[in-house]
Amino acid sequence: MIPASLIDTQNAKTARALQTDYDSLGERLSRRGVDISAIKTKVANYGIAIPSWGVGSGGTRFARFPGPGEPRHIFDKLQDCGVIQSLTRATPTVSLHIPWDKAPPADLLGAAGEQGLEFDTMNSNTFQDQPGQAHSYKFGSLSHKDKSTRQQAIDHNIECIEIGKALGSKALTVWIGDGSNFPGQTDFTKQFERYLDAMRAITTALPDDWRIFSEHKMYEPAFYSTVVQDWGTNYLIAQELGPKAFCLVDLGHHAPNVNIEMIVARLIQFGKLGGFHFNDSKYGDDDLDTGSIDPYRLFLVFNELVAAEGKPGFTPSHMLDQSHNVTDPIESLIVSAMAVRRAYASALLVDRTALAGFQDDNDALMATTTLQTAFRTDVEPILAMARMEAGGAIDPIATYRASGYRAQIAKIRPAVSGAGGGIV
Ligand SMILES: [Mn+2]
Repeated sequence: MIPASLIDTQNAKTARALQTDYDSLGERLSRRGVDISAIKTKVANYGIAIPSWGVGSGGTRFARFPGPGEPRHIFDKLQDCGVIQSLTRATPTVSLHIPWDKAPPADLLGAAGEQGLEFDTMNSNTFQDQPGQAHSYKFGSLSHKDKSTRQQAIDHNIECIEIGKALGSKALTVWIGDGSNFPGQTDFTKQFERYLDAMRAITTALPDDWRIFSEHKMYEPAFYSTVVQDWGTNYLIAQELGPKAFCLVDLGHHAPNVNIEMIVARLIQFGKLGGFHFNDSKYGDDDLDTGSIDPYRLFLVFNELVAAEGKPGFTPSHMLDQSHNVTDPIESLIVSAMAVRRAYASALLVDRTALAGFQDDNDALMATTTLQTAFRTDVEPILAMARMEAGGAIDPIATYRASGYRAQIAKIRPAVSGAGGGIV
């Protein structure tokens, strides 16, 4: 899709300059006692999953404006994910959404294998009705008052596990739209009891080596209350469901200005952090590109993750979850994958011994300066060198644009209608 020869030709233009920048940064880091090659190795081994739905144009509840060459089905999506991986070498896995991505597992494995991709967490969908579905989710799914509707939602999640088993996935993420739109509409307690019973049934169906992630979200589509509204409720769920259950943190699913890095620390402390959906937000669940609004917050989240590295059983799952409404989704996902790696690399530069000392001395100024010193260090040469050495592009966006990929696939893939409401 992106010929290796094009990547090589593009890289040749800036390889010398990159080496100079990398050596210079290496020298500066060595004065701080940091080995740049150790950081580069860690960055090179850090991968983030692409959600299959991320490569299509997103939309809002007002409209969706599709771009040229939109993927028509999961096989087109895997091709686009392959392009992102070939350029960034940071996105080796794809997270599928059922039923949107339903196809024979052997075909999925074959298509992913051609792109050098594997499958990450499975995602179920009980927030919209599918054609021919017996029971509607208009008033809920796993927490619905009607037992047969709940059972239908349970059966769907178990089907997702079965598909995932055939694909080599090891986790199921459950996000539900259940909640209420008006005070008094539901009994909070009974609704939550029904949800927990349904999640217990799903958890029982998990293979021994699988995990289940519950994803909290404060509001939307339910606008008065949601069943899994915040990390506190999410933690209760993970506790109730037992050792296979963990909390998933989507950065956009909190009230504005909430201290997400502290939530992350709490969940790590009690062994219940399952993973992330990375994105960014200005006002609500904006699903903007990761690091585009508040890169310091992203860094602070990674600061907690790096501090917990090596903790027994600590293997959180990392995925992007964004809506690309005005950009080429491939470009947004490339930039976002790099933003996540940048936050990780910066967090690796934090002098943790010094930080602990400043904390012990109640030296607030030097403690926070220690974090800022790491954040302000330009780690781009590390990221670019890791990419180039893995066969990726020094400048993935420039190489992608030089490839003409979007124009080529636009000829093959017919334009998608812009009618209808947007769905993320
Ligand atoms: Mn999410």
